[in-house]
Amino acid sequence: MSSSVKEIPTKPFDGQKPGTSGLRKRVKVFQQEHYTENFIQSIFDSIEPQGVTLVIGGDGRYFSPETVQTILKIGSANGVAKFIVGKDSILSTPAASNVIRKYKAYGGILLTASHNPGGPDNDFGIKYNVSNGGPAPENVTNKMYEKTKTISSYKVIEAPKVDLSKIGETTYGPSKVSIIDSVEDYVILLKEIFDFPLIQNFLTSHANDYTVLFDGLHGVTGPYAKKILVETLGLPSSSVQNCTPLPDFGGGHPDPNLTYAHSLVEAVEKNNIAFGAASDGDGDRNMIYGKGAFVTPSDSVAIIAHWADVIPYFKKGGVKGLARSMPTSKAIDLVAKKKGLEYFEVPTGWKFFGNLMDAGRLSICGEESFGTGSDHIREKDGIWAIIAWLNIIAAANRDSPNKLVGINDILEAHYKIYGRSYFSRYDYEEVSSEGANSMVNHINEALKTGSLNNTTHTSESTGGKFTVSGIYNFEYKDPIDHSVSSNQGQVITFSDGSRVVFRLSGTGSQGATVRMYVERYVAPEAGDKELNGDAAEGLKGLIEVALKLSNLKEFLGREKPTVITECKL
Ligand code: VG1
Ligand code: CO
Repeated sequence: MSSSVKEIPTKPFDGQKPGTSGLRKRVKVFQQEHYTENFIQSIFDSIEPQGVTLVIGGDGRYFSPETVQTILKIGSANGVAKFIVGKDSILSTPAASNVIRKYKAYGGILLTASHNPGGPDNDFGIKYNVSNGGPAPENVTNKMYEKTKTISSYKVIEAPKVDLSKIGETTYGPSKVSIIDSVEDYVILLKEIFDFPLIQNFLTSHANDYTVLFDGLHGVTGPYAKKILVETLGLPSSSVQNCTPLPDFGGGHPDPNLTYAHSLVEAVEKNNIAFGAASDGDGDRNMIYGKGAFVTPSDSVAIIAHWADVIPYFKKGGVKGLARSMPTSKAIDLVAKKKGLEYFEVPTGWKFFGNLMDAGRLSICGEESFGTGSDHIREKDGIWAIIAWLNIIAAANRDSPNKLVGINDILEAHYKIYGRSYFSRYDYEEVSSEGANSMVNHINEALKTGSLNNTTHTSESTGGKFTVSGIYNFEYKDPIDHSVSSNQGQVITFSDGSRVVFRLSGTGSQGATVRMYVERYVAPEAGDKELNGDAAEGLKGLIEVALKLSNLKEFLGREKPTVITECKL
């Protein structure tokens, strides 16, 4: 069927630069005439879309259905042969990564701003993934940005809207559109990875003393969790909550951390839930939180790596290497050393793991920002991490018939072997860009002049002493394609092995967000009291010194962070 292609004149918009994970702006910004169209045409101008298959997914947030129709119109006019679209424009980020790989698509467009709130007054986002299923690397996103600066028209075909709620294939102008079930392929994938019979056996035999609660925070993972936890593993339907995806996430902030996932935290505490978990808006983040037990993401990925053998996927294929993003604690490095595995430190953002995985050098990796995953796909994967934990707990209990092993037992055993990296992150959201830049310059000045080197700083409240051993700007050279990414965060190291990292966020949609990451390592020899202490206590002195060295409060004009994401207060 032939359809005429229309060329619509337009003018460039400022600031269409993809950040850590796609272009994220307020919905109102995307709703401006030609704004979304410009960015989508710029994607097609940066790739070779003629005759290809393209996946369209996302977290179903407000403005997604309209944008799917826009992508279909522009994509078809640019020569895309086939679109694979999640029903009702829903495919979680990990599920979309899987669909791209499974159906050998050329790439995919994901409509999500992840954990940022949704709805008419909040955020929307558009992200492009390449054929390996992972986020587009910087050379591709830079090309898109360049195109947005010179765009003068975009192409559309004229065709009736596609009904996104009907599974099946239809003809659309010169292209085909296939609407697929959002969950099916993903469930098949997870069943190949994990020991479902073992998990089910454990959960059924401990129905009364090991309760599970998953909170979807009204993001995209609800249907996935219901299918896996309730329909496949046989848990009662009361073991999932907030599992209907809503365009505005029910007015909440779909970010699985102790601050924003309070619906989970409260239910876990109130009902003595042994194993609680939550995921973010687009399903790539996870939090593991049981009664009295919180797993930091940095520990989580190290523990999964330590226990990899109980997961059939790794038992069969082996573990090739481990990795973390730079600000993530070094807990996983210690596992790599002990197991004799190669390990990597990459900049923040999942896109940096893809090359290592494609080269067969990386199997398990994570970020401190509640992102955990493996080479089964090329995105971090919330539900994967949660089922990995259930698999580990089930295996630990198989080996311990007389004593129930819970989250804290797994943590304590891990610290006994490897020591513990106390870790926390302070976020200062929506501060002024000038203030943030002045702070960065202030630290750079110390870096240049060496004025802080070998200086010792004492915490007033704890009396702890910290001597600066070095300051550097993190730069990464990709071992596979040799591309270099500079200025990925400022690191201050101390002579006791502690460190502090300062970074500007690349996912905010308003002003600047400063992140401060603190890490303090305690060796196994320090004994149980030091190893199993309260994280906020363990980090207090270092945090005080970090705030002083950076002069953060003055530069940002903030007494307190907006969110403390990674330790219990
Ligand atoms: C944040 C996190 C980073 C993560 C990114 C995308 O980026 O720090 O670790 O990869 O979000 O996650 P930034 O630049 O704001 O620090 V998601 O779940 O928002 O796709
Ligand atoms: Co996300």
